[in-house]
Amino acid sequence: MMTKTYIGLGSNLGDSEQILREAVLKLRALGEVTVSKLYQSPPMGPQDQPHYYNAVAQLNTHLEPLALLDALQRIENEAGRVRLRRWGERTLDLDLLLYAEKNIINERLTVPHMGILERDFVMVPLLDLDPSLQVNGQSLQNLDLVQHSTLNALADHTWAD
Ligand code: PH2
Ligand code: MG
Ligand code: MG
Repeated sequence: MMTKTYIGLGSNLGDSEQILREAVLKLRALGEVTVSKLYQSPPMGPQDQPHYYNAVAQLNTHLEPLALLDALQRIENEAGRVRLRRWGERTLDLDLLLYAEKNIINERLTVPHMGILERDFVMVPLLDLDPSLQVNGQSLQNLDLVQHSTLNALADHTWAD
C-alpha cells in the first residue's frame, strides 16, 4: 500500500544546500517525492550555531514506518552526518514528521513528530505542500506561529528534477 508521508530536512554544517539536494535525490529512490521551498531559519536551541537550511518533502512510499526510518538514517549517515550536541549543529537531519494519519509511539519513533506544532521551519514548508494540512485534528494555517513567521524562502532556489 502507498502511504503519504512527510519528511523534515535540515542542515547547518557543510554545504547545506548541496547536502539537502543530494538527500532529496536519495529520497526519490524511496517513492514519489514533492519538495517544499527551501528556507533559511535561525537556530532553535543553542544560539551559537549557524542558521539552518530547512525544507519538507512529501514522500509517497510503500515502506513501513520502521523501514522508512532505517532508510532515512542510512541517508543521514551517507551524508557523513555529524551531530555535535542536542539541538545543535548537524550535517543532515531527516525527521519522519507524518505517516498518513497514523499515531506511532515506540522506542525508535514518535509520529506525528513531537516538534511539529512548535516549529515554523517545519509548519511553513508543510503548508507549501498542503495548505489545508491538519496535525492531530489541528489545522496548521491559522496557528499564530505560522501567521507571524518571518521564515525566508530562498527565492532563486530550485530542486533538481
Ligand atoms: N534542528 C534542530 C535544532 N534546531 N533549528 C532550526 N532552525 N532548524 C532545524 O532543523 C533545527 C534547529 C535539531 O534537529
Ligand atoms: Mg530535527
Ligand atoms: Mg532528527
